[in-house]
Formats: sequence, structure tokens, C-alpha cells
Amino acid sequence: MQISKPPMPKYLKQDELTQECKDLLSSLPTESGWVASTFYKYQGFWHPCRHLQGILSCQKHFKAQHSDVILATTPKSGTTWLKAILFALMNRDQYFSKSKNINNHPLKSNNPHVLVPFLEIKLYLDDENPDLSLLKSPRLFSTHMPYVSLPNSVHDSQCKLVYLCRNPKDTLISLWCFTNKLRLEEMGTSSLEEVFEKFCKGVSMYGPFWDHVLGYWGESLKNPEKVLFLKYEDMKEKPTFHLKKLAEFLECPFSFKEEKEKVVEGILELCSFDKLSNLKVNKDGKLPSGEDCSAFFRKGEVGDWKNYLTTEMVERLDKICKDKFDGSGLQF
Ligand code: PAP
Repeated sequence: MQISKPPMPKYLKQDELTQECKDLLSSLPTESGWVASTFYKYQGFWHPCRHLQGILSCQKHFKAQHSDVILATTPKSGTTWLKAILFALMNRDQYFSKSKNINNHPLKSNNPHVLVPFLEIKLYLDDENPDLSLLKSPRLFSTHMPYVSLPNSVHDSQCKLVYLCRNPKDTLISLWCFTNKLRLEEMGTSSLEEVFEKFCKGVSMYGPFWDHVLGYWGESLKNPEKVLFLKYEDMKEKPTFHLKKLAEFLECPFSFKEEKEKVVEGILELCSFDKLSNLKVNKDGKLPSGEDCSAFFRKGEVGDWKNYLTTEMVERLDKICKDKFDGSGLQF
């Protein structure tokens, strides 16, 4: 018996594009994609056409507010995890204290992607110009957009950017597994060799990976009060330290009372891979865009690439990364 796959998410479909987007597409360099048939290179990065539609609408219409928090990530770097952590952190007054019942927490019944929507692949894809002005402040959004493609209002406002990336080998394996789940039955699966070649050429969703990372890295050095740069591996190694750092960056540090009441530990426990991945909503639910919630929880480990990549692949990718990150002060 064949297991039926979920329908392709809306953001990967090729139809329903505005004339502006169609005109732009015809002028852009192309490559074959990982799931949708074609990637287009816009402002130096590769996107399926529907992502591009969302990026254009967001660039045109999004008005950042000073109090906004935007989580920016490379795909498959732990976005789902950090969405959960940020949501729990920023809403902790409502749910974390002795008198309150953690079982009512929205993360128990909603996937983090529902609570923290993507700008360009949810809000500005569903609606060219959604009205976000009535959302409660501080608003929390997320994006995979590279730094160069962020809407001007993000630069002009005092909003905060939290950036998360992950070592490129685990990112590649996670992306390969995820995109194979998104491919339609008749497309079959992509081989690791095939996607490895593309990744090395920089051709991946929101790639080149290194340019995405370096864009935010450079800004975090220039403007550390605006951009906080985090790595998945560091979060895994020292979650308490990084959660406290995140709270300080967002100007909502944990009080002595909260520390005593173990709010930091409570948030980390609630957002842990084991807890989130075993919730009914994340085991059986689907996102409005069509993906199974379970697709966002695979292993959640550091170093899973060792189970997949050959020695030659490792050497080649390490060499590319060494060259690309040389002199930046950044290492993976
Ligand atoms: P996205 O970019 O499509 O939103 P994203 O959440 O960034 O996906 O990446 C999913 C990865 O984060 C998966 O990694 P893996 O394929 O190597 O397993 C997923 O397992 C991992 N992940 C999801 N939730 C957590 C969590 N709570 N703690 C740690 N890792 C997690």
C-alpha cells in the first residue's frame, strides 16, 4: 500500500502570481529547484516563485513598528524551536507563574508556526497587504528572507531581529529530508548527491547558505542592539544561558523572582523537542498551508550529518565553508 503524501504547500505552487511578479520572474536567472520546478535568483538569493511573490508584497507593504520582534532564520536551522521559545518568553506573564496553569499554554494546542507567522510565506502570501496594525504589541513575526531583502521599514524602525542559523551539514540533511516529504508522489525523492551538488553551488531555498548567514552576521557585529546572532548548536549546548541572553536582548530580562520560580527552566522544558514533538497537535495536525506539523520535528540533534555524508562530501563542504567564512570571525 502506498502512503499518500500531503498536497504541495501553497507557497510552493506556481499559480496566482501578480503581473508585477510575473514580469520580474521573466528577467531573473533560474536554476532547477528542490521541490517546485524552478528557483529564481532575486537580490542574490534563490527562491521558488511563490516565495518571491510573498517577498515582493512584504517589501512593498510591511510597516515595522519599533516594538516588533522578527525572528530571521535559514531554513531548517531550528526556526520552529526558536518560535516556540520566543513566543513563550514574550508572553510569559500570562502563563508562567505559580498561580497560572501551564496546561492552558497556547503552545500545547498550536504549532509554533501558527503562533508566530512567517511574513513572506504566510502573511504576505495569503494576502498581498494584510492588516497587521491591530495585532497586540509587541508583535512577533518570522522570516527566512536574507538581510538584503528585508523591507525598508525594518531597517528604519527600532524593531529587533533575532537571527538563528545552524551548521551547514546538519542544515543540508534536514532540508533534504524535509523537501523530500514535500515532493509530490509522482516526483519521487531527490537523491542526497543531487541536492548536495545544488547546496554546494549555493542553490537551495533562500541560498546561498553562506551569504544568508554572512548578511546577518555582519549586521550583528555592526549593530548588536538591533541584531542578535544565534547558532542552533550553541542553543543546544547552553540553552539557559542563551534564553537569558535572548531576554536581555529583547529588554525583558528575567527577574530574580522569575529565576527563583524556575520560569527559565519552565520555558525550555515546554519548548523542548521531546515535549513539543509529542503533543497531539504536532503529531497529527496540519498547518493551514498544508504541511504535516510532524514534518518540523525529525530528530532535533546536532551532528546527524555523520549518518549521511561521505568523507568526500564532508571535505568538499568544509572547504567551501572555510573559504566563504574566511576572515569573518565565524566558524561552524
Ligand atoms: P523551518 O525552517 O522549515 O521552519 P526548522 O524548524 O528551522 O524548519 O527546522 C527543523 C529542524 O529543527 C529539524 O531538525 P532535524 O531535521 O535535524 O531533526 C527539527 O527536528 C528541529 N527541531 C524542531 N523542534 C525542535 C526543538 N524543540 N528542539 C530542537 N530542535 C528542534
